Amino acid sequence: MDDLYHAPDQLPAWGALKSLAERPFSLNTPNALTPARIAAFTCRTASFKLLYATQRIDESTLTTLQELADQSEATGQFLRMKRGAVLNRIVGWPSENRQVLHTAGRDLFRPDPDHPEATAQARKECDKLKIFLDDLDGGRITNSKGEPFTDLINVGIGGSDLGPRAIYMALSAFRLDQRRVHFISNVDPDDAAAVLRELDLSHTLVNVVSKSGTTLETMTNEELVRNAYRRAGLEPSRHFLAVTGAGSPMDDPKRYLRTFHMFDYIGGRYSVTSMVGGLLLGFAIGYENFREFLQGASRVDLAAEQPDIRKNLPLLLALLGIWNRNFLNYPTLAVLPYSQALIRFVAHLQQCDMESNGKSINRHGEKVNYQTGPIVWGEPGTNGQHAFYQLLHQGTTIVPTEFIGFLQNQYNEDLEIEHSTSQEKLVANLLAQVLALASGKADTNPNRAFPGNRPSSLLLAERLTPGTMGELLAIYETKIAFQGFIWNINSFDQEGVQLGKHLSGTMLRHLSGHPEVEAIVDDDAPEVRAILRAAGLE
Ligand code: G6Q
Repeated sequence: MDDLYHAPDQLPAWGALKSLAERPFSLNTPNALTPARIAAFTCRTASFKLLYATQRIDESTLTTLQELADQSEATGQFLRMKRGAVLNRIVGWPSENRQVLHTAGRDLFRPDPDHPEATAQARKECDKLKIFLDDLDGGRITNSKGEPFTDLINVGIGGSDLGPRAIYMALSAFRLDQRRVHFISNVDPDDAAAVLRELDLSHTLVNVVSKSGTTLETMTNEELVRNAYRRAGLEPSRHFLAVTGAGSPMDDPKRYLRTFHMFDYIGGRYSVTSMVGGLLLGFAIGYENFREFLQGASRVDLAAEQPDIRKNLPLLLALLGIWNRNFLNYPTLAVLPYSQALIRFVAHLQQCDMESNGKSINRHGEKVNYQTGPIVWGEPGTNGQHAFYQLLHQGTTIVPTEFIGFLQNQYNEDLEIEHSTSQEKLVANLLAQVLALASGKADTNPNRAFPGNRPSSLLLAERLTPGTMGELLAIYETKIAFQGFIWNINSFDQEGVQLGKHLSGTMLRHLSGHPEVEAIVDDDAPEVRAILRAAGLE
C-alpha cells in the first residue's frame, strides 16, 4: 500500500486535537487579544500577512496542528504533487488516473522547475500567446476591414469560466485602453442574448474554452454565437479562438483563428493560470501583467514547501480550517473580501473548494468517518455587513470567517469625506469586524448583546495587483490541496457533478422528442415521467 495513504483520525495528533478542542481558547475573555498574541500569530507570504490571533487556538493547538501536518506528510505530498505523482485517482477502483500539475504551468521563472516537461509545455503555450498578442497590438491581426479588435467574449463554463471571470474582474483596473471581456457560460439563451446585443461583433473576438471540447453548454453557446456572426455577415473563423485539450474534438485549427492547448494534468478548477485564464487575461491586461500574475502564484507554490506551519501560510490556513471543521465542528466558512474587485472570487473559491473537497470517501474508496470540506460562501464587505452579518454576530450557527483586505485601492481615486477617505472607511470596517466577532460586546439588553468568540482570520496586503492576485489564488488552491492531503481524499476529481450531466440527457430526450439525444439513465423510470408531467411537459 502506498505509504501516503493514511487515516487522519487514527493519527496521534488527531486524538490530541480532540482533547484540546474540549477547552478551546476563548476570544471573548478580558485581555484575550494581547498585542503580543496579535504580533505572534502572524504569518506571511511575499505580499500577504495572515493575522490569525482571532482564531480559537493557543500555542499548544498550533504545536499539535504542526504534528498533524507532519504525521500526514502534508508538505511531502505537496512536493510529490508538484513533481508529477499520479495523485488524481482512487486506489482499487476505476477512476481518473492523472497527475496534478497546475503548479508546473507557472513554474516558469526558475532554471530548475519541479516538472520540466509540463513547464516546457506551458512555456510553449505562453510563447504562442505572446506572438498572438503582439500580432494584435501590431495590427497584424484585425477584422476584415483592417480595424482592431476591442472586445472578447469568453464562452466556457465551470472551471473554464469561474476562475477566468473572477480574475478578470479582480484585475479590471489594469485593463489596456479599449479592451473589454464579456462572458457567456449558462445554457440559458438569455445569457448569450444579453451579451451579444451589447456588442459590435465586427470588433469582437470569441474565445471558446473547453478542456474536453464536448461540454453541452459550451458547444451549444459556441454554435449560437457562430450563428450570430454568420447573420451579421462575418466569417467566424476570423474571430474565433480556441483553448482546449490537445486532441479534443474542438482541436481543429481550421475552425479557429488560433488554438491554444491545455493538458489533462491540469484540472478545470485549477486552470486559471494555464491558457484557460491566460488568453483572456493577456488580451485584457497585457502579457507582462499576465506574467506577473503567474509569478505571484509561483512564489506561493514555492513558499508552500516549507514544513514549519508558522512559515507556510497556505498550510496554516488549511490547518486552521481543519481545526474549525473537524474539532470545533463548524460546518461552513465565509470568505469576505473587503475589495469590490473580488466580487466573483468567492464564487470561484466555492467551486475550487467544494468540488475538490466535497467528498465522502477516501483515496481507497472507503467511506470516511470524519467531516471533509465545509460549505464555502461569501460576498464582498461592506455590502455583506448590511445583509447577512446579523447572523455572523448573533445567529445560533457559528461561522468561521476568512477576511481579505488591502490597504490601498486599485484606481487611486478617492476623496476625504467627513475627515476620512473611502479607503480608510473600508479598512476601518474590516478591522472592526474582526475584533467585534472575536470580542463581542456585553449589554444588559439581550437583543443588543454580542456573544463574541467567533473565529476569523485576516489576509491583508498592500494593494490588489496582478502579482498579489496570483499569490491570493495560489494561497487558496494550495490550502485546498493541503486539506485534501490531510483528509486523505482525492481533491482532483468531480464525480458528483457528472450525475447532473447524465440526468439532463434523459430529460432532454423527452423534451426534444428526438430519439438520438443521448440518455444514460433509464428514461422510462416512473419518476422521470412523473416529474415531466408535474412540470406540465408531458
Ligand atoms: C472543474 C470541473 C468543471 C469543468 C467544466 C467545463 O474542475 O471539471 O467545472 O471545468 O465542466 O469543462 P470543459 O472545460 O471540459 O468544457
